[in-house]
Amino acid sequence: VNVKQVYRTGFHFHLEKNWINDPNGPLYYKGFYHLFYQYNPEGAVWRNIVWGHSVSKDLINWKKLEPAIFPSKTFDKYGCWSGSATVLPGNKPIILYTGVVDENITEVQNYAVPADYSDPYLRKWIKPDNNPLIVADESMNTTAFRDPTTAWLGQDGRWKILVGGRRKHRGIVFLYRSRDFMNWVKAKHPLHSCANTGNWECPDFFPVSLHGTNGLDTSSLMEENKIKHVLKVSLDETRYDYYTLGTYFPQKDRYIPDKNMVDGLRGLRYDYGDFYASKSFFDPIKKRRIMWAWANESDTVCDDLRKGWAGIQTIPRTILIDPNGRQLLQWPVEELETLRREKVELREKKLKKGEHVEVKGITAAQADVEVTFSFHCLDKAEKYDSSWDEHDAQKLCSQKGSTVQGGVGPFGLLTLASHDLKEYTPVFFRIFKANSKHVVLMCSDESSSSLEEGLYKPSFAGFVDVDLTDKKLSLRSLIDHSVVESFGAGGKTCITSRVYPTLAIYENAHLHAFTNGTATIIIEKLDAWSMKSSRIMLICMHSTTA
Ligand code: DQQ
Repeated sequence: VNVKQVYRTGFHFHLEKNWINDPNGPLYYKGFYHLFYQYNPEGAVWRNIVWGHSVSKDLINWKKLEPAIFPSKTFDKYGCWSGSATVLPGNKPIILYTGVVDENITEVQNYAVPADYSDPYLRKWIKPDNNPLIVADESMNTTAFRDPTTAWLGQDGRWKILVGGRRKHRGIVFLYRSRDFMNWVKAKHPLHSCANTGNWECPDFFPVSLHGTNGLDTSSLMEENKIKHVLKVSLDETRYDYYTLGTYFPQKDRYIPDKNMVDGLRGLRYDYGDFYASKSFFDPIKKRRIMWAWANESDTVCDDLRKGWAGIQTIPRTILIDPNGRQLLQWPVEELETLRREKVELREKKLKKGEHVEVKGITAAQADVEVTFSFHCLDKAEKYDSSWDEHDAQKLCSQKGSTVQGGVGPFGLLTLASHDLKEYTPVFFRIFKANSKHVVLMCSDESSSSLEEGLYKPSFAGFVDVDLTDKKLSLRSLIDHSVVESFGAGGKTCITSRVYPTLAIYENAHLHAFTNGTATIIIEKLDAWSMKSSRIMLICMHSTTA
């Protein structure tokens, strides 16, 4: 066994060989979910970018197809960058993507259509000669003009899309309209922009329902009081995905974030860890909105070349609005549960200050863990220092790690732990007492995740906007060799970590629950499962005849 393959994931989407980054153009068509992604067919670094393509019946097991879109014409000779799919009336998918036309990275927006609509795999795509559809005008920055969104259809009969970009240091989503999907006109006003945020990549704009748990089609037109809109942008500067909730005014094509929303770098994030360039789509079969993102490697380029592959996709997540209306909730798609195997349970287990309990009997390097912690009272919570930057949870976590004793917490899981605890990735909560409320910090701390040097090992963290009146906090962690993807309080705060243990690998990886605060914590309910690996199979073009 090549020793570096210990970091290959068992159930997170990745390829056996080569580089992948952004998820592109997810869509459902004739029985299959389609996932495209930025892909270098020639190596484990970002270069020669084409649209890789895989299909799945369940979002978990995949068949890899030949690349769908690759540089071949003057309008995409230097790269086929990110974009989105729209399913046009009559069940006709169409892809919009960014073509790079020269060495100066001049970017244009192109389209591609299936060569054969009767092929449910949609293996071959055509890039017609009337491309590019959209080029930047003189007022725009041609090297910051990319990543078209899924189109939505307005009541005025026009399709609308967003394209990300910037003007100087102001991040912008440009709005384009078209009646026929071919002739696009730039709107006078961008849909939205924000000063001092730099280039906006991979925008995503979609409605969420305020009633019920169904997702909505991107074009859903419902009364204003029944929906909210989400605008997500990926900020080049920090490499994180930020979003606001707000109101979309279809007549004027303007978007106004809700009053309590923070735009830009201090705003809400989909995930407080390694998670970028996410993209969502509406699943018409299960009536849900599903979102994916790229989790980059945190090792070195040399490590990637040695292992021969780089980049994974996060587990697809369903997105809903939190009943409190202030944020989104994210949860792994239910199909993931089909990979669950041996199960172990803990019930009503008390943890006193400094205590650990090992969760034995599962493959701790490839597992799904759901736990609910409870506590009797919050009197022992540490005082929240008002001088701390309330937008810098990561800094707080780096100072108050899992070994720094607290009051209520730190408590949580030690994932990918070596037997002697020389290596471990703790995912935990810490509760503070502020003036009139409690503040909950959630951390996924990579600083002790590996004995290897030269890795990126941040103390990822976010705050959790949760009501503690029932004195409970839940956590779910998907542990998969080199990734720990965690969902705090039912998906209010999510953190994805990429880690590279040297000791805590395969059967030498352990899982513990712990607390390191003065208050006793009760593991009310812990369910942990060994996870089976998902299948990613290669399908050759010539092996199937239509
Ligand atoms: N990656 C793509 C771009 C996008 C960036 C190129 C985000 O289209 O802006 O691979 O990771």
